Amino acid sequence: MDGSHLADLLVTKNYEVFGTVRNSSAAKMLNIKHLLNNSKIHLVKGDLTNRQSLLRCLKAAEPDEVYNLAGQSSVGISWDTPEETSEVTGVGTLRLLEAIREYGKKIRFCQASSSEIFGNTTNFYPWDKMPKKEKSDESTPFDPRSPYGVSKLFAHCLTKNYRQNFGMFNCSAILFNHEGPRRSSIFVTRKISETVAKIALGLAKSISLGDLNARRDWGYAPEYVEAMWLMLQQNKPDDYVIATGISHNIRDFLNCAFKYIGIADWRNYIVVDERYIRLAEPDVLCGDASKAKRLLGWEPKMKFEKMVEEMVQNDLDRLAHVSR
Ligand code: G4F
Repeated sequence: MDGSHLADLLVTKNYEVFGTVRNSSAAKMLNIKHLLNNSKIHLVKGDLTNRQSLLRCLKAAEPDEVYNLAGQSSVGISWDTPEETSEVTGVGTLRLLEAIREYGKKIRFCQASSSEIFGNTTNFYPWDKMPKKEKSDESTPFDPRSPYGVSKLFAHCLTKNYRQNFGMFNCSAILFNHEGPRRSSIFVTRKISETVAKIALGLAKSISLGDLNARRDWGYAPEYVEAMWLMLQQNKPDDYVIATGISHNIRDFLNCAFKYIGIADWRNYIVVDERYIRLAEPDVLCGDASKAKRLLGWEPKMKFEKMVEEMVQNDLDRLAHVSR
């Protein structure tokens, strides 16, 4: 999702864009289908588990800017594949930083970091004695609660270490959840928009979900990739929280999605399935992006309700032919 939005943005800015693909991603080009014939877009084979392949990508592209959006990005799946997640999302970023160092030319690097690095902020640690902030910002202590969060924190810290020790122009974008029609349906927002559209078209009867009270700060993906680009246009590299500052729970999302298809009471369409309930949830669910506003001039514009409607409408359009 993010790679496709970033490619869209960079093409409008006249960039030559090199996107890395793995052998196994060949079939999943749906989000960049509209870009494949664009002469500014190039696909190169690269894999975060293979440093030589990353070095080959750098030599082929000779980039001015590198954005690391790759990785195993599902928190839930990271509990089933903790080693693979660490290997790709964590150590993979280290391989990329090392490849950039070995490549040797000046590159501006942006790491897609995550709000999952904050995790638990309430228990056990000396910083509990610090006054707890309602929203997390760049000074909030890190205490991730999943193999995914731990891997992202490893990558986050190394991005900063390589900046401090080797003078690299490295930025981390601490991204809160960001969504849109191109989101994969392994994530809850798209799972809802897709199934609500199916219900409207008579293709499904219910949605199986985990904890309906789970809260997130849900922003709009195209705006979040713009924030990443802005970070790399500054005079100095730095880390920035990117968030809307407003949290909603899954019930709010369901309200908007069902309202859009004309259903006010959606309770009979929901099946709560234990399999989707997480072992642990982060308790910091809302971000404070005032540093990004102050220094990058970035602020979120898309309204939550409008984003949900856009996602449901996209799935209605996509699935309409199936129901005919
Ligand atoms: O949509 P989710 O799977 O996203 P999650 O775990 O917040 O992670 C996303 O955001 C992070 C922060 O930006 C990223 F780092 C990460 O890569 C990813 O993009 O789950 C959101 C919430 C959770 O509380 C989950 O427990 O929804 C809850 N949930 C309830 N039912 C469900 C479901 N999540 C999924 N995926 N599927 C369900 O059926």
